[in-house]
Amino acid sequence: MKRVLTIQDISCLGKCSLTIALPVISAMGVETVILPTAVLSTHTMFKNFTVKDLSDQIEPIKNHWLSENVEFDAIYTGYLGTAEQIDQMKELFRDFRKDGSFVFVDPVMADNGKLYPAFDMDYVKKNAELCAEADIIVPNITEAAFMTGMEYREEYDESYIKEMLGKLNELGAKISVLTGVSLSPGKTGVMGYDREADDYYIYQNDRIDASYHGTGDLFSSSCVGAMLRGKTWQEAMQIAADYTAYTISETLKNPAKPWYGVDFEATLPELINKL
Ligand code: PXL
Repeated sequence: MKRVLTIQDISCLGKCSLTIALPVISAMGVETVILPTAVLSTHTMFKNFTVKDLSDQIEPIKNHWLSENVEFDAIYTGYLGTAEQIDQMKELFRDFRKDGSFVFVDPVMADNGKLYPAFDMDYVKKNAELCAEADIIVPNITEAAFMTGMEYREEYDESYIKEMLGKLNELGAKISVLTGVSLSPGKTGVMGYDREADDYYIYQNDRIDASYHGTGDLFSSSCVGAMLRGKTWQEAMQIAADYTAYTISETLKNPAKPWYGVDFEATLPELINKL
C-alpha cells in the first residue's frame, strides 16, 4: 500500500483540509499520515474562529519520523498557517524526498480574486517559493494571479490561461495545473502543462452554479489518491474533477442545505469505483 504524508490545518468543524484529506485518501486505499499545522475551531469562513498554531510541533514530529526511517510515496501540502511554516515545508520536502516519490502542492490562500483573511503578500511570495520545490502544483486562477503577478480576470480565454501556465511553469514545478478554469459557457474544469512532455491537458465538465468551501481540498485529495493508485496525472485530474462536480451536485439535493461544506461522505463509493 502506498503511503502519503499530508500537511494542512485541522478545522474541527467545516469539512476542509485534513478533515477531507484523511477520510478521502484513506478510503481510496492509501495510507494517510497527517501533520497538522494548526487547530482551528472551524474554517475561516465562520466568524470568531479560534486558532492554535502548531509550528513548534513540526520539527520534533519530523525528527521522530526520521529516527524511525519513515518513508513516503508522496507529500501533499494544502492550507498552511504562516510564512515560517512554508520554510519548514521546504526543509521537510528535502528530508523525505526519495526516488519515485512526488511532491504535490496546493497553494491554498485565495479565491474569487481575494486572499483569505489570514494571508498577505509575504505569504504569496513564500507560496511561490514552495511551488518551485514541487513536482505538481494546483493553484486556482486567483492564487496563480497573485503568484505570477498577472491580472486576475473573471472573463478570459485560452490564451490568458496558457500565459498563466507559462508563468507558473517558470516558478519551477514540473507540472502546473490551473483549477476552476472555464473555457466555454456552462463548463468548468482544469488546464495543465507538463514541462518534460511539453504537453497541455484540458478537462472540462458541466459547471454547477454553486460554490462550497472545501471543494478545492476535495479535488486535490482525490487527485493525490488517484495518482498513488497508479493513475497518470491527467487521469487523476479527470477523476478528481468529476468526483468534485458530482459531490457538489449531490450536496445541492440535500434538503438541510449545508453551507459550510459538501456531503463528500455520501459520494465516496462513486470515487472508489473509478479506481
Ligand atoms: O479549504 C481551504 C481552507 C483550509 N483550511 C482553512 C480555511 C480554508 C479556506 O478558507 O479557512 C482553515
